[in-house]
Amino acid sequence: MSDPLLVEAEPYVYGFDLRHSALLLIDMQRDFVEPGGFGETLGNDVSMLQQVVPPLREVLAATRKAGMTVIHTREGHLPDLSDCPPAKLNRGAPSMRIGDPGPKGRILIRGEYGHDIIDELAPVQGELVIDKPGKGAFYATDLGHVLQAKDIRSLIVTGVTTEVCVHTTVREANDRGYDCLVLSDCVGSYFAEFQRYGLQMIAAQGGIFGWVAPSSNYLKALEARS
Ligand code: TIU
Repeated sequence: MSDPLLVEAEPYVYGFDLRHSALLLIDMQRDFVEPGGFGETLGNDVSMLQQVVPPLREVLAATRKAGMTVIHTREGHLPDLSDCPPAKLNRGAPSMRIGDPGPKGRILIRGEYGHDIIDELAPVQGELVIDKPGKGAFYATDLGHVLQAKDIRSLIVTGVTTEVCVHTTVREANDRGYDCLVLSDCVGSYFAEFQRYGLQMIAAQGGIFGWVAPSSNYLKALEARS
């Protein structure tokens, strides 16, 4: 067993082994990050999420170079909406509901242009893409089985949005025994205060859900490996 890579993080140093870790990119889809998608129909300013893209591109490139597992997720539903509970479909007063036709295709529907991952972070061959109907990446997906099969124990977590799909996934992962490191500049929220408190909530109480660090600390750890 080789020495773990060490990342300066809150609440203390995060150690991980490349062969037993995965980079998770949560829902970096046009539907959340670009105008005309699900995020905007909920009344959000999607430009808030754009700042995540440049640092996440760097993290993705360095992680690929290091040979670590990369897993992308996409939130969305079957075209007949059979996997979308009425509670989700009917919630609130969006300008368009899930399944309605939008400028990037039907809102949050698998196979539509808006549902897919943005070009800048498009998966390459060999990377897993997990389609999920909920906010958490473990609920109603194969993610748990995939991680077990690959003997992955640590997750480097990125994506959107911090307090919704990132938080839900980190909480699910934490309860399943995974050590999660959330990269603070590679997760984004439509709300500045949720970003701040969302990150604090993860590392508080001695790391109640996991660890938090800027991507520069993670990149440093990758560069320092022998
Ligand atoms: N609305 C919002 O902030 N997020 C979501 O609906 N899904 C994800 O976070 N991916």
